[in-house]
Amino acid sequence: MEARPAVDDAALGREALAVLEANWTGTGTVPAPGLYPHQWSWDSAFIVIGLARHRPDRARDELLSLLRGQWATGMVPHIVFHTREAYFPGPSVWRSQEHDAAPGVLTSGLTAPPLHGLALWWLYRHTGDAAFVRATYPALAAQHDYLAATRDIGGAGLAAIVHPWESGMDDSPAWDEPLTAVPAPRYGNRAVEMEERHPGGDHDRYVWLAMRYRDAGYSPEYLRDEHPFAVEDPMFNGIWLASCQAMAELAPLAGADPAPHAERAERIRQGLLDRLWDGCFYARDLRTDRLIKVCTVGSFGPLLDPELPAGHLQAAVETLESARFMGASGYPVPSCEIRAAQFDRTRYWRGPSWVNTNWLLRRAAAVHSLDHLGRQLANGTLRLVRQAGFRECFDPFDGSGRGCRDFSWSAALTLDLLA
Ligand code: 9WN
Repeated sequence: MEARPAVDDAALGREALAVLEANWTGTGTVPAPGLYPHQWSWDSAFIVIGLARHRPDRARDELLSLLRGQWATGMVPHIVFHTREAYFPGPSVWRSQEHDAAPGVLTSGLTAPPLHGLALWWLYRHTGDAAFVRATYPALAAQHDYLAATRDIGGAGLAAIVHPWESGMDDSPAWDEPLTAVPAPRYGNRAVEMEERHPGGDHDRYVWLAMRYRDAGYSPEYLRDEHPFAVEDPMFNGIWLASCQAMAELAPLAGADPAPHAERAERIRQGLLDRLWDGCFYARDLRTDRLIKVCTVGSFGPLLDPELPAGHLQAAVETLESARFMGASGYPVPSCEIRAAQFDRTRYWRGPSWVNTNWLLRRAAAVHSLDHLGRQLANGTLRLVRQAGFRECFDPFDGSGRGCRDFSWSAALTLDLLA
């Protein structure tokens, strides 16, 4: 594995800020130079969290910049295109400008995990800036209303993702089964770039799903009645629940009623317990109405809920700490259960460890006062970036870096872990 000269905390923090400065375009932070030249939704939320203490001005600009891409439906898109730089699938695939609800800035037509409520709460907690809460609260309330109104396809209060990209964990083994129902026409050269990044992946299916939804006018009725991919994901919903709780706490600052957010959080909790739990939280394929029995890092998303019942918490933490995950990996937290047939230490969300999911689990440990687990997650993550740099993801056994270098959320969340 690559060796880096030893860096102390202060130097690591300076390096992280320098990466974020270099990735700032003047309008938003790109996830990494070159490969990801636009603004991604949950990346931005992690960047807001990481910058909250150090550069609150920049954190505010980051969130405002992302929200410029919000649709009139309330949907916050997973990509906001701020530059002309090429990325596939770019604006010509999404054609957002042809949709009445889309904003002036070009965007994708899908959404991403709704972490922004928690990010706003985090920023408020570190700055006390109530005026910024008042300014952005309505947009985030609309984001949550959009999810409740159009994504509760299963009818039990959980939001469904309608594309693997909406999970942020694109090639997770959790999507293998539902993707078998999706046609895979060849898209030729257009998908080559993605195929190179994730060899053997399902890219033609990803593109087909995106274009089919686009051709249906991004219609909620189409999603509900026809779209072949609709999945209730424990990580997406665990994050939504945490953001609902954050919004309930922020509501009085914005002169709003906290009760609807708290009620929504309660419904999500019940949905997670009733529909996704079977000894571990699994994703549910709404088209077959079956649980997808592979345990991934996404299975731990519901741990973000401070009111998760003690029995579920204990069982989930046992799994996380066992040889199925952290107990055998050396570095936290493999993105897929190590003993699963689908586990692959080299392939993005099919095995490698990620700084953002480590940060979310460390947050979960904090809300449950699991101090030892929290320290293991923080120290293990800092060990990864100290040794290999701010890489996109890491080999969970030897800690070597994978994917892009100078990856923004790895830098931003390091700042938070160092604090
Ligand atoms: C597709 C930007 C994004 C992250 C996702 C990560 C990856 C894109 C890709 O990069 O997804 O949206 O091209 O593979 O999986 O979590 O938001 O960093």
